[in-house]
Amino acid sequence: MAKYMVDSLDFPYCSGCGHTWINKSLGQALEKLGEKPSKINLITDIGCTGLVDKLFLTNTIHTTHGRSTAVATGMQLADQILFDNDAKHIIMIGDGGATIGLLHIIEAAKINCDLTVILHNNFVYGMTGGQNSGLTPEDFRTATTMGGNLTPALQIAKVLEAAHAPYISRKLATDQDLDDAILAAIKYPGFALVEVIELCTAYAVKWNPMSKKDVEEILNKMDSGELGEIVHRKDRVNFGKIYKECHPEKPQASSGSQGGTGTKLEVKQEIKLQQPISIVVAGTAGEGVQYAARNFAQQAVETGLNIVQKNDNPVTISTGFSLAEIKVSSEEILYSAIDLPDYLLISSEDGLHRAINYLEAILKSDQASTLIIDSSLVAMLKHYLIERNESLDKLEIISQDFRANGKREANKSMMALIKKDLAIN
Ligand SMILES: Cc1ncc(C[n+]2csc(CCOP(=O)(O)OP(=O)(O)O)c2C)c(N)n1
Ligand code: SF4
Repeated sequence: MAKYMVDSLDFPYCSGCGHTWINKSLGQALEKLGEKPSKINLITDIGCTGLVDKLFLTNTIHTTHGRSTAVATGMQLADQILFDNDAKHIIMIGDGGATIGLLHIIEAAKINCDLTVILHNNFVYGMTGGQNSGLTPEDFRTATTMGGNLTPALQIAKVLEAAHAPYISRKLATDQDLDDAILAAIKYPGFALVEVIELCTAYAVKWNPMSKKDVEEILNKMDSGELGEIVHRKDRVNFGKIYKECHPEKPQASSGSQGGTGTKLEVKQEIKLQQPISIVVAGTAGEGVQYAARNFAQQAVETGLNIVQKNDNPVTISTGFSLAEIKVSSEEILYSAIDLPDYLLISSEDGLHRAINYLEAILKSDQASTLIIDSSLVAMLKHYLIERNESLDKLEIISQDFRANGKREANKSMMALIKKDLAIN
């Protein structure tokens, strides 16, 4: 049987924290589901809830506070519309994140996106010290409402029901069948939310009576106190399916520089790489860094390689650094991050500053990497290394006047060297 959680389960939560029960139940639910771990996308929010990533052997994507559902919505729709529609998208979010990003959850419910939201409701912002959230019950004591919360909690199930959510259930974290409740939500072919009522032992429990009976009373006062399936509609079709019916032609992967021409890339000549190759290109925005990387990526696809390209530049776009990370492999790429590049290309001073962390990682490691750098930067690089008592001996350095034919040409010429090395043409 496939493994979904790491062997040494060292839960990063306070003793008795409900998150531990939810994590264990999710692990059991995934075992019962039996999908490949690589087809499970766990999208996690900020807070103690979001400490879960390292416990699971599935894909995990850690997002900003409240935005996990928005990220998951984009991922799910891309999978359903552009790819194979065989991945499950599960969101781990706290009551704080759920109220900070409430509209993302409402919107996903409204369009009926095929997601599972596991709402960890411990009535407080746990990680930051037990402040009240939009789901804190009336009279509940929190770090910011020590005399008792003056306002009633938002009735999340009612709000989502009004937004046409087709599947909502509510469980206690200690329920023996929490795994089955989570499994039912994952299997539901549309938007499903499981609200799990649980204890923040560090804060909520310290300030409020929270025996099982107390929690039941809190829920009864909050709304009807209902547990189990609250909404289970069978009349709604999920958004991806509706979209595909309206647009039966599958959109093509694009090949242009900004959004693309819609041309499908064909494999023209196959090459095999012994191992994955990672490349970092760093230069100045507006000087063709990402264009050169994209061009390389296209040619890699045409030689039958798998490729991941990730770009980074400041929001100002046309000033400051520009960076592209590329990973190519003959095998499927399941880990897309680059810890140590095999090739580091630096075409300008902005790029040198931005790429210093990669350079330091290479210098600290035993890996033999190649540094391709514009000759205008060599003096600066040497100065930087002397100041740190570092030597460049372990790097193969290729330095030329790459910028002689124009700044945009520099990145293309650097990438051309790697193409030659890997026999990509
Ligand atoms: C936009 C934003 N606002 C505030 C914070 C600070 N912050 C970090 S964790 C946290 C509380 C998280 O509470 P909750 O989502 O309920 O999760 P829990 O810690 O209880 O699991 C807050 C407010 C942040 N990181 N980002
Ligand atoms: S602070 Fe609260 S939510 Fe965070 S780990 Fe501790 S008990 Fe859990």
